[in-house]
Amino acid sequence: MDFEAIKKSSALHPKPAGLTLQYGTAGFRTKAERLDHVMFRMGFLAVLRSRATASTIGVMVTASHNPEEDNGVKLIDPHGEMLHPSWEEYATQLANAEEQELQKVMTEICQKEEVNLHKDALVFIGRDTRPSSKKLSQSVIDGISVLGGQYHDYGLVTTPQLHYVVFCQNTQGQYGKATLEGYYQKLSKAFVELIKQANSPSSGDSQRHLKIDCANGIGALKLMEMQHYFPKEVQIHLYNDGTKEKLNHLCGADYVKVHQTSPGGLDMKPNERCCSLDGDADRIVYYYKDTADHFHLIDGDKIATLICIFLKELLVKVEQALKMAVVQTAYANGSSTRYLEETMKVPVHCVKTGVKHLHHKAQEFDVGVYFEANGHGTVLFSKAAEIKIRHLAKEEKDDERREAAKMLENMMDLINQTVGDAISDMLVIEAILALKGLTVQQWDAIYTDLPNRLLKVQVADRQVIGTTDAERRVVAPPGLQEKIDALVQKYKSSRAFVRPSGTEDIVRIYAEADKQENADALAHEVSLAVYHLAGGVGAPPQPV
Ligand code: NG1
Ligand code: ZN
Repeated sequence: MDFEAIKKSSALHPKPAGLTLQYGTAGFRTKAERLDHVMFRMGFLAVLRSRATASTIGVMVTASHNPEEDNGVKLIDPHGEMLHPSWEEYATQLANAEEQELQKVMTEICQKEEVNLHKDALVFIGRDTRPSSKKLSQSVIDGISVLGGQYHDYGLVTTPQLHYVVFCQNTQGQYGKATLEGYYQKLSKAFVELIKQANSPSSGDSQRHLKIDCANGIGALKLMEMQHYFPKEVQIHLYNDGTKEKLNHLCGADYVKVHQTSPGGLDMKPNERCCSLDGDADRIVYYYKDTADHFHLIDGDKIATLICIFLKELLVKVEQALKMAVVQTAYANGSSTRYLEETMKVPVHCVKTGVKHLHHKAQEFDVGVYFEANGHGTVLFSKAAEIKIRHLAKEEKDDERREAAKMLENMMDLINQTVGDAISDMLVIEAILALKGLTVQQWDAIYTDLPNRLLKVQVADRQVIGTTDAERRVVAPPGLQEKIDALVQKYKSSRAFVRPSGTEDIVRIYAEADKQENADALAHEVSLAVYHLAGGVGAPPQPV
């Protein structure tokens, strides 16, 4: 490594003295103006990771659903997955090294990982629509170039699109072409095929309409590009397309989920099917309002359930012993878990928050459906399942079985198996609703969500909260779990847990109960317990 050149270039991307950041569940995320040095150094890390794995690595510049002023960066591993945990640690060390320590930290990483510095390195870069993203992605390029790595800048892409092209590239095109064009073609072909198999596109109406809140983000641009690939029976209407308002401001999947209300900028008529993407288009939630003007949220849990119902029917038809399971986090609504386990008889597994945990667990099954309640999720098919399904779709003599296998094959091609993808998930959902002839209300009525409330509390050090059992119980500070247990006892069908956020400097509180006022009261009481027992700062939390 040419440390003189590195030093010179690094001086142009100085680290604010004393600033420390951590590579969390969503990479680095903070105010954009603090991130220039991080981007530059993540360029280094991507080159080293590319050399260590002899593969192409992705770098995505985005802060997802965070405010427009924020930004962030995450690395994408060879199979389109989140960065390996051991390298998350290196990312943190590199980002926090003072200028004079940079050489030492980089040398250590190279030694530990036996990085061959003479190997080629290739990095794919993508960015969201934030005003700061272009300059920050240039800093990533600067970092890559100083280390002699090659790069391909995809420019404005959704996060899942970058995951997709990285995986395509590293599997020599087996998963698809490593271009946006390739992505649009693969998904739309599978979607068109699926829709063709639907008898009645929608009751009485030959066109299917969907209103989409694009969070004023990248999803709008990419849906516009993709729109002309869609069959004419499917009419999408884009709102919050970024031409007027600020990214994620009073809109987007996170806003809708957290506030359990419709986004600004989208006028909703009764029973119209609507959905919201988040700022980098890797999350999606659906919703509608009924004739009494009540808002109904259809979150990630209900999306997972719909997909499960559909896949299970097909798996029964093809009569293959393929094991399907659902992976959720503690935030999954209790009603969804119950419905999946008791009514559908599908095994459900609970893992820690963070996509990488869900993805990892889902890989254990032939068909692994994973979704976070906030709308991030996908379906993974094992290699063995894929081979069986593709074979049956081609060779099976029995018409019904072959048709079912074909649908499964198209589902496999339509879902982005690298990561949760709002556009791909949306097409999966639209296809299933069309194929099953379901309205949004019928989908919503599969089960009734338990009323719930998500709150946050500021504490001096959120790491004083220790958790166990997939974050459903706390082991520290002393007395907190006992207090939560006692509070939960007070309400019917209730459950509550707390955990330190991986993306914000806060502790999250989740509660659900038989009635909204009980869920609100329980969440508030638990937040007071956290405030008192875990070193709350500022004024005590107020009732909801
Ligand atoms: P944290 O801040 O660790 O709760 C949030 C979401 C996660 C995940 C990450 C990454 C909730 C309660 N938490 O994590 O599910 O999506 O952001 O974006 O929604
Ligand atoms: Zn996102």
